[in-house]
Amino acid sequence: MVGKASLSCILAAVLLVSPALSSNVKGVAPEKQALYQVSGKTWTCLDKSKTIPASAINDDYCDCPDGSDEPGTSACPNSVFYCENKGHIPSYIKSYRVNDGVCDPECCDGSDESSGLIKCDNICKEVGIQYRKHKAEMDAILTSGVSTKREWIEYGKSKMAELQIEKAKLEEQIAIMRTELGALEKIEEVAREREQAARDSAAPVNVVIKTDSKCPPCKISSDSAAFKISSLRNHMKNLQDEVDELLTILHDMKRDHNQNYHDMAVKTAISGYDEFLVDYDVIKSERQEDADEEDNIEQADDVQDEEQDFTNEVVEEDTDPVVKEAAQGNVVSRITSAFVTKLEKLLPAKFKEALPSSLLNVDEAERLQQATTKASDAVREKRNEIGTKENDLNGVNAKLNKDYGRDLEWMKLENECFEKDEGEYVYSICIFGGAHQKSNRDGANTNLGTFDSYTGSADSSSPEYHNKQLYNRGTKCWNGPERSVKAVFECGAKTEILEVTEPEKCEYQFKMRSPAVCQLVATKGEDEAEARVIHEEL
Ligand code: MAN
Repeated sequence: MVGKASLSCILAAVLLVSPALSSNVKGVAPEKQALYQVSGKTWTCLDKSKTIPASAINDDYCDCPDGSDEPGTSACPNSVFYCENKGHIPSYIKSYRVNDGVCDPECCDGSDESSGLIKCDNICKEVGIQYRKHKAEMDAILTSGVSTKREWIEYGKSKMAELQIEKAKLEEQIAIMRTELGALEKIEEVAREREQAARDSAAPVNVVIKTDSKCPPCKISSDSAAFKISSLRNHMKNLQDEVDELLTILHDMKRDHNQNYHDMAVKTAISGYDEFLVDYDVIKSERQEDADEEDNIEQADDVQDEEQDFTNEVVEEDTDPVVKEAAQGNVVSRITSAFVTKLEKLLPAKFKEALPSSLLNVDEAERLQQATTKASDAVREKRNEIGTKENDLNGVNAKLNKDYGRDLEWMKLENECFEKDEGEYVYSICIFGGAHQKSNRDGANTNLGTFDSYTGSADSSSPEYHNKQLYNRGTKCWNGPERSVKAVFECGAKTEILEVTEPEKCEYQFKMRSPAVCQLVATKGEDEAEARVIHEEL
């Protein structure tokens, strides 16, 4: 139970702490009016630096260092004046604009001019109606811009995923091609060596084929059967080398190929090679029989050699059909052709292209030269193919590493162009491309610069960072800098240039709109990228 004495104490205390002023303090917002309640005859500046008579508030004399004692006059330069603007939106203006004889648009209620210097009508009702209409339009733009931006973000994500797949595919293709190039280079190297060896050995017209006691180093004509057999033997050896080389290529391919890359041509070649190895012994023994047959031919020739001179008559008078056939190259061809052809078949088509179309029955030197040319062509072609693929890969990597905005929203606009006719000139800009100024008078098109960077903030992680773009290194201005463009974007339902100005000579400013810079609405449960953006203030 509260006693009489204590009740009067409480009432006295209430009166002491809240002796509300008879009217609102001018220039003070309703929520701050309490700060100007006085408990007695004095009042303390809001920064607590000074206590002054309560009557000094708004007496047009600045007492407080923070200017808080003059919210309704222009006496303190560091103070602000609150306009209620009933019917519209309240606002603050700087104190020096109070009673300065100008109706400030920010104070549509005219409360800033109460000295009688000028009469300002309260136009807040009309201003409020217009403002709300404009805001509704802007809200519609924002809603549309936000929804377009969401689509662009999805586009960016799927495009990036496609690029990742393309990158992996190109890298795999390049790796396969490099393996192929290695094999082709090997074929080319061997072809060159063989061509050189053939050239070296083909030089003399008369060659020594053997020595014995009866015939000390005998020379024979290149037309003789013995010579032909000797060259065919060389040919045979070359073909054997070729077989060995094909086997080495297939062996290396089997050993070095990347098992992760499923190149069917290589896989087929490897399994064919494995099968071939099983048959290889059989082929070798066939080859041995053929070699024995050749030895018999040679022995028969030796006997004839002892009985006859090594003259051109040998070929003409020789009645042995095997020798004749050998001299024409057919026996050796038959012996080796099946063997080489079998092996050659194992090589994937792309390697075979590097080999001569026919290993046999052509002039040896010509054949070897053709082989080298063909191998070199194949190597060059493969290098070109790799170069093209590498260019493609560089392009893909450049896109993957490019800054398309925090949520990839700018990707959709890449190389999209926009223009604005400003009377004297038509200005254009292609996003991430170039900006131009085309004269409406003579059609001259001036380069204003190419995309350089985002400049919305020095901090690339700031939400404003992607709101401005710099296009620079345009055509040099006479007696001035290279032309450049600052493109400043605000949220819009579509991408467009609103206005172009030239604040400094040859430095242009494109005021633009685009959904790309609309701030997304954070809704519960959305992912991190979307949750960090908020409604744009209009
Ligand atoms: C042209 C235009 C102008 C620019 C002058 C500078 O007339 O590119 O925008 O100011 O050159 O000489």
